Amino acid sequence: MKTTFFVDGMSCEHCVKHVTDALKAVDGVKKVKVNLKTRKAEIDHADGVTLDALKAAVSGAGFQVAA
Ligand SMILES: [Cu+2]
Repeated sequence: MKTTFFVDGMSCEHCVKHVTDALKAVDGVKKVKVNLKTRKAEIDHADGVTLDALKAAVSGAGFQVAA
């Protein structure tokens, strides 16, 4: 399964790494691609992973999923 959303609050590659690592730490997440310029996060994950879990990981790292 693939989920894509936009992340607000990233200003540099460190932010990208924080968000990437937080998403990778979610159980069932296989692959994460976060782009600083477009703010786009692409997550490849198992069927059981919910959008809420992904959003919680992002906010837990100190960033927001764009509405
Ligand atoms: Cu940063």
